[in-house]
Amino acid sequence: METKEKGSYKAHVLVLPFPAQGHITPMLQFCKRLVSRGVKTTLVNSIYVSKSIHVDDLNSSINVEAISDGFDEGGWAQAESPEAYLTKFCAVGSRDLANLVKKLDDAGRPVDALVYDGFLPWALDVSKEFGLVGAVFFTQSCAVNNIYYHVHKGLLSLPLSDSTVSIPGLPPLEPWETPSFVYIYGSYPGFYHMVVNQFSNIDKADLVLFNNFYELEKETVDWMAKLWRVKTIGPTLPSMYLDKRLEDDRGYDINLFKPKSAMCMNWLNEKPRGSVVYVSFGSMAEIDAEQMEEVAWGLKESMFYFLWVVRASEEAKLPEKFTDDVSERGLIVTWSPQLEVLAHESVGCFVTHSGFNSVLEAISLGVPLVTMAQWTDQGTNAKYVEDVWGMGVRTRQDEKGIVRRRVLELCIREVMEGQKGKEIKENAIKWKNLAKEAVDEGGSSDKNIDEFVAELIRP
Ligand code: UDP
Ligand code: 7WV
Repeated sequence: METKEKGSYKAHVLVLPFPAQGHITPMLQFCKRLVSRGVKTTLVNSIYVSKSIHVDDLNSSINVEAISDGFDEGGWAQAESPEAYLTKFCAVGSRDLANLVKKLDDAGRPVDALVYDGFLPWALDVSKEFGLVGAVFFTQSCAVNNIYYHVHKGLLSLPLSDSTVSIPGLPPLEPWETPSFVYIYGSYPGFYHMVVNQFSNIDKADLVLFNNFYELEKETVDWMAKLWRVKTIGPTLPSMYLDKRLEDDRGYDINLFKPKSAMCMNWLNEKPRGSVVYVSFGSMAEIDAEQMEEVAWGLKESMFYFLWVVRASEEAKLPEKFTDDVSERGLIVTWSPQLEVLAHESVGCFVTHSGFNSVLEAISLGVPLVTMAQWTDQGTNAKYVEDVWGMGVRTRQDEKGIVRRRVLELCIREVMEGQKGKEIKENAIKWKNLAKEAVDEGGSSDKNIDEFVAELIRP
């Protein structure tokens, strides 16, 4: 039940993420930063997500509600295609979101603003209908979004025809360094439409928020700030990993998979400093069976300790008896407490699919990367990791699109040992310090969140 009296908070913000781990986490974390500034927040999940989450004592100061995305039994895996999912979510979600706003109003908890995921641009119409402040929230990088913006505007025409892609604020990109929906034109048409359509009504949004920090993508932020009221508000890692100002912001609270925390941490505790390779491909990627095998033998032959996250749905692709074979040096788990793992001193590098959250976490915790991009925005993130931020190396695929075991092993060696590894480590520490400064009192993100809150308070 509602305990706070109306008026005891500055404003009430609804926060609507796209129902995927990499979107829910940063938007929930943003809620915590708002709550610490006296704003009431309500996180809106899909019904399916709300039924399937493991809530690790979710910060009780954040309210949670659910609306239907049209697929209450299975979420987007239940839809016959991304197109079908997104069309139904728009129809059912718009209706349910409007009803939720009315319900909260009737309950004496009127809503002042809606922070909605860039993947759900129809939510802006709901905010306009009710006269709310509408702020779009992007969970992908500014560079990636600028590419999609250029596609939307017809400033970058597809299929790509030139050998170099030039986008303001970005380094020149080779086609394969753009997001997969762009350079493999026609792949996942539903998702292509979704990412490009993020810009269909952005000019009408009151604010544009990025889970990012100014210093990380200065050039692109400056360029976008000429078009919209852009505010970088991240990285959204728990405060206790960065500025340490919010005592009860220690973890991510909502997990779609159950982390094997004790198993991972006990195992890491016994390993020497900087000796472990942590491997994870995030919450969604489905790795090709041949690729899984190459990763397995690459890790085995590298002779380093490794902690590898293989989701339960991917386990069947592991070589037979592999887990037992490597038990002296490797631990394989279905899900890890990734932040705790990356913050552990035994970890020496992170082999990642380079999802933007994983990259931001590595940046914030100073962990060097070996990237193995799979699809969507990951290849562009990986380009930045290697060439712009200098905090890791990219594995190269062969003509079949597979990263061979020897390639992976050499990349891991390059990062874990030698002169290049030392420079990468130094850059990682440099970025870690800048990330902390951004969220610290008076830092760029801290100020931007204050400014956002000031916008919510009506005269
Ligand atoms: N994650 C985790 N445990 C794991 C693997 C991933 O907690 O074993 C978290 C990770 O910390 C990150 C998110 O899941 O916050 C993955 O987001 P990302 O954007 O990296 O990839 P996606 O899952 O969207 O592909
Ligand atoms: C969920 C579904 C589709 C995509 C993503 C997440 C993402 O890249 O964040 Br394209």
